[in-house]
Amino acid sequence: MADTVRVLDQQNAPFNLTDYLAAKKAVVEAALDQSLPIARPEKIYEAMRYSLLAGGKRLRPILCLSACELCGGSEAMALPTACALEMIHTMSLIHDDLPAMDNDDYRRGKLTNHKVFGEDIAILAGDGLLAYAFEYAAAQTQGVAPQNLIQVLARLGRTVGAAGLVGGQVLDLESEGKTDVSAETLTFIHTHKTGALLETSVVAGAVLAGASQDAQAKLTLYAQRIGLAFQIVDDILDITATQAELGKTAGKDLVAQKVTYPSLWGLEESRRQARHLIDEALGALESFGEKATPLRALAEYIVERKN
Ligand code: GRG
Repeated sequence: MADTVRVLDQQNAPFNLTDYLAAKKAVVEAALDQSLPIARPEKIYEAMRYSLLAGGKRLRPILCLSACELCGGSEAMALPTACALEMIHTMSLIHDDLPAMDNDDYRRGKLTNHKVFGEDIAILAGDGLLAYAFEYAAAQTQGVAPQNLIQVLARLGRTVGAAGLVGGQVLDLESEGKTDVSAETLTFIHTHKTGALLETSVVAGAVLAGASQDAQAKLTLYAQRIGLAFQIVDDILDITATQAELGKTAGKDLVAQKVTYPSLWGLEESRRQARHLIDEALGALESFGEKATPLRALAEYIVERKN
């Protein structure tokens, strides 16, 4: 992980991203653990907790907390939404790994949900997490103007549906095995399947804090650029990283005959495009000054990450 990123904190001292990520991750892990106690029927709660607490970078909740704090809000205001984002992300991974979708045996270094609990329970664990994400954010958020919370809940709904993750996944499935997928279609797939939830993670944090339209627009641009860069790096890592580094099967895109950015542009050009997007994301943060140090560091982390 990039420790010495090219950013400074508010005292002009080097900002330590490793410490920042560890602290935020600990807050998120504790909140997720508390969010979902085992109840009856135990099996479904165990399946939901198995994937929700399986680790992962927790990038989406951390982006939400950081954006909220940048815009003058508190960590506590954004924590329920941050957990909801991770519940939604986790459910999308459970469903993505199913035999009917990407058919994977490993995720986050562990057997996938359906390998442990069976396909029927894995589908329901995903459904349960999706429903609970909305219940949890709606019921647990405090200190936020009601109209801002409603805006966030509506945005979450749009992000997971046909206008977001579901739509991106459908086009991805339809494109499998095709050799004539254009860069424009690939970008549509990824801005919906991956980018939409990353964008909502950042913008939801800003909305919860009551950020101005101008701040929201700048953060939207930042999030769109890091979202696409994240996916380009994901495609690169699928080729260059090992299963141990990724915690999931490596080299899957080639086996599934998926068009990816490296297959269209080559590895070097893909790296260059990702770097360019990160530079644009950093540009969008300029007017926030040193307060945006964590979001700058997170952008650098996205291109430098190894998993
Ligand atoms: C949302 C209703 C609903 C259904 C799901 C299966 C599906 C529809 C969409 C697929 C979404 C998907 C799995 C996109 C890939 C996103 C991606 C690059 C995931 C990896 O994210 P990381 O690297 O993973 O942040 P960790 O494990 O660190 O959290």
